[in-house]
Amino acid sequence: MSKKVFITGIDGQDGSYLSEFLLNKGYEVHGMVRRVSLEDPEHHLWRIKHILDKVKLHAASLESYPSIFKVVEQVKPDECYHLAAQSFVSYSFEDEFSTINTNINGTHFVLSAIKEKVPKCKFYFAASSEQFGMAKESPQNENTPFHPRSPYGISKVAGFHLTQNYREAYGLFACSGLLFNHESPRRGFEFVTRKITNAAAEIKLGLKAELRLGNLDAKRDWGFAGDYVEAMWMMLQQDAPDDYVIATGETHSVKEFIELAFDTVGLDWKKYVIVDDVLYRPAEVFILKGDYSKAEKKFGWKPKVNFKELVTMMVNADLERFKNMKKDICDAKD
Ligand code: F7E
Repeated sequence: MSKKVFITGIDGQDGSYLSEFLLNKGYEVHGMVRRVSLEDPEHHLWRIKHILDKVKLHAASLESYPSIFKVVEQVKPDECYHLAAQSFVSYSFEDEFSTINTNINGTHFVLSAIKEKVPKCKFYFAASSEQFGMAKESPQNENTPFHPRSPYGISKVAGFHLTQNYREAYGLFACSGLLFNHESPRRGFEFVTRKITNAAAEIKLGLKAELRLGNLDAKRDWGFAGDYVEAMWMMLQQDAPDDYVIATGETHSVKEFIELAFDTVGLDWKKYVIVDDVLYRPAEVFILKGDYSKAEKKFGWKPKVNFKELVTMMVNADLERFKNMKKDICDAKD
């Protein structure tokens, strides 16, 4: 009999790559989505459109314990990947209460439902490099102290500790993946990488004239989401639960990302990028760089896609998307 997996946030970037990966491994894949996503799949389920006939979706909300409990009771998963969250750091400053409520309670609800109904189920928590925030050392590893700089980062620190506590107090096989920024052509448009690659493609095709951004000096450790979901699965296949940093070990500035993206389309970024103070954050995480040696030593994980490959992959996918859109419009006119 195939193993059952339950993924919260299956319709997000990571959920979509993880579902493909687990379907290929023969898992029966169940996912949690909001009711609104089922009502408007065109808008909300575009990342998993191609596998909708292979996965089973359940409507539930991170804000409702009974809704989560019911799905866990019904699916009885062998593995659970808790990816759903309000994950946009900027937005967490605009509405800190909803980010903190949803992210902390949501994690607590999933953990508690698992403990009550399927205590043998292995649990993965999507922890984040944002927990390191104003990091005390570089590169950051599993022992680096946390200093979150946003309500989002604070909510992830709490989720991390909840996960650890369920492991220690109730013996759950619960792991946290401290994932550094991970991107792809499926990244949401509000995140800086996708905002840049999408704009570079639009400007190249004459669809847009400028790109407004905030802090160009911030530095991040950017990897490819497709590589990172494999690490999530590997963590749950170990003999004992533990926490792991997943990163590339390289750091690049937003400016470097822009330069490479605009180079890919043959344009000089300085002619199009405008720095807008409104897009600065009240408290910034200036630089992050991860040390993934524990994951490499324990289960042989290493990133496969490098920075340049990631940027060109994303720019080319956006160019292709706009070209196909244009073609669709022309075909419709014919
Ligand atoms: O910002 C700067 C911004 O929003 C990256 C999430 O997945 O990774 C992500 O969090 C940097 C920041 O990602 C704009 O100030 C400049 O320094 O792409 P981002 P993030 O905040 O690092 C972690 C690991 C997560 O867990 C999160 O869920 O880019 N930046 N100008 C800008 N950022 C945005 N979004 N938009 C700008 O216009």
